Amino acid sequence: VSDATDTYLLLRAFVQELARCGMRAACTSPGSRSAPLVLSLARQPEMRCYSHIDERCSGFFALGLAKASGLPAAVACTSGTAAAELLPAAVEAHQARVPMLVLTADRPPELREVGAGQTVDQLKLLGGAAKWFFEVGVHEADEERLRWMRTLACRAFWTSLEGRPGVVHLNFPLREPLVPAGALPDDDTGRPDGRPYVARPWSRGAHAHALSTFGALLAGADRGVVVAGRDERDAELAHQLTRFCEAARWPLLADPLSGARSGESAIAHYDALLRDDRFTAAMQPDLILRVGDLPTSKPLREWLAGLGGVRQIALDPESAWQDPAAVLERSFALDPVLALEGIGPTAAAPERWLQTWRSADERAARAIGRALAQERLSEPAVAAELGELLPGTATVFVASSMPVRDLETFWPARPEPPRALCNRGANGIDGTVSSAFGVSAALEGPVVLLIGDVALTHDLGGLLAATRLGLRLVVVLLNNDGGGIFDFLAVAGAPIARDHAPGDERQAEDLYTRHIATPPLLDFARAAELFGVGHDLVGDRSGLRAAVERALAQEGTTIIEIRTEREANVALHRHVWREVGEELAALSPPATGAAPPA
Ligand SMILES: Cc1ncc(C[n+]2csc(CCOP(=O)(O)OP(=O)(O)O)c2C)c(N)n1
Ligand SMILES: [Mg+2]
Repeated sequence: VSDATDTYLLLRAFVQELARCGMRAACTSPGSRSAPLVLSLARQPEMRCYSHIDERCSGFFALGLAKASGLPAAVACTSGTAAAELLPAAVEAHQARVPMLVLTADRPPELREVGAGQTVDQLKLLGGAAKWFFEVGVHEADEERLRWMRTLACRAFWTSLEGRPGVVHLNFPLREPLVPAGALPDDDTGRPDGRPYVARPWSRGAHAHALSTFGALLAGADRGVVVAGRDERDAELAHQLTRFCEAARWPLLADPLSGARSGESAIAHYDALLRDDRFTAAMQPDLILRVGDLPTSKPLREWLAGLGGVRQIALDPESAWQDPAAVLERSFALDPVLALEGIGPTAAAPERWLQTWRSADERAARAIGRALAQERLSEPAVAAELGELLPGTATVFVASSMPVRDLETFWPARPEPPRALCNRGANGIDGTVSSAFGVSAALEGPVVLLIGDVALTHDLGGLLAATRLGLRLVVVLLNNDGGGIFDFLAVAGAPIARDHAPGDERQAEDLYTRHIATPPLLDFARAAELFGVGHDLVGDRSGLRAAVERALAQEGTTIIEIRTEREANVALHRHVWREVGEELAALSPPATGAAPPA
């Protein structure tokens, strides 16, 4: 019969193998049933363990760790609703292809469905969000079972990483007693020299046949365009893309989340340019090459969707299959770095092609600069400022909603841009603070979180990481009293939403404000005080620059708050797009003439 010593011996072997595979971080949450899991993780010397009270925060923190490091982190929690709190982060990890290892403690089978406390059905609890679920069972720690446990750990680790990376969920039934009486005996079932029990270095090859097809397609194009979206793992890819586009003289439409908005070919303001019908009519490409996720920009998505007969191809090694408009004609399961390296030099596009894109981009930049010139801060100005102000060693975590869009629209192209990360798998506004802290825990350089007031409110508890875990984060809060994104939509002006509910006419807020925009009505200075973090309210550009510099120089976490107005923000965005349109109209006729450049 197994007892607590068996439990701990098996878990020690399991955790040791995770460390031998390369895992360096785990997240824990409180509980009794999970104590063997949590203590085994925390006692493993190579493993940094981050304690979280809220499992939802824990899951998102692990997500941030993995996004920043490229390696899965373990998330351990107790049984019951605790395990269910991990679903949002697991969904995001699944959709965004981020590796994660979920370890849930459970009651043993004899205590399930008989009224034992804190017991729910945890089998396949994460559903389709987990790429592999396994019920571990209860075992004696004999030699054979210890070796099996080691293999299981390696399999869980490598499975989370290979192919389409994602979530592995192991459910651990744990019998009482939950702590051993004395010290654990030695266990020499592991491999010598600290090697993992099963090594499985994964490789994404560049197969010769696919490579030559890919190369031929690129060589046959005259006016190519590269669209680069979110790719959080491979810094080398960004360099490879800028090199390729410079050599081929192709415009590079790079979302900041690709890391590739840099160099001579970068077209930073494609979101504004592609709103202009004359521009898109004049600038017909003959090949689109897509790398990484599809960017958020709606004009870009609509442009791609409407290109008709233009050949569109993708490099998609993780089987993301992002093609909502069904326009891709070839999707290569090739590693983009190896593929672009493997095809060698390609013929350059005609001089005018990139030149015209570039002069349009410069015009857009001028128009945007004029429209945002005032010293008083606006939401777009904050995004643009961060793009200029932050060192290349910094990482910007952007929240969903307007921050990620403003980054895409207003971030300049520059050498060595700061890294940009975002939870774009499911576009949630949940768990953002925790994810950013997870990134901060994994990286040496400074991390800045650009976030709206509703998203900050949603994960306000994530701020606990500042003092409980002693982590640094610069939170740049755009406080516009609610979800400013909804003010761009028809619902903001619809009579059905601007009314009051029957019998509710005396309420100050209309239905739109109360139920859709949802102003949090929080005093964030007091929230900062409660969580023991700094707070700075800034209103103009020089104030922002000074506050960011101060915050970067400090240990600890600071919230830099900027107050803006939702309606004025919509008006400013529309003004920018108009200004860019006018600036483009002034482009000399031959450049945007109806005939595509030869
Ligand atoms: C978990 C979750 N709930 C709801 C939504 C829908 N949603 C998208 S944006 C948004 C408002 C975000 O407001 P804020 O963070 O203040 O950013 P702003 O729109 O003002 O830029 C909401 C509720 C979501 N994406 N995720
Ligand atoms: Mg807001």
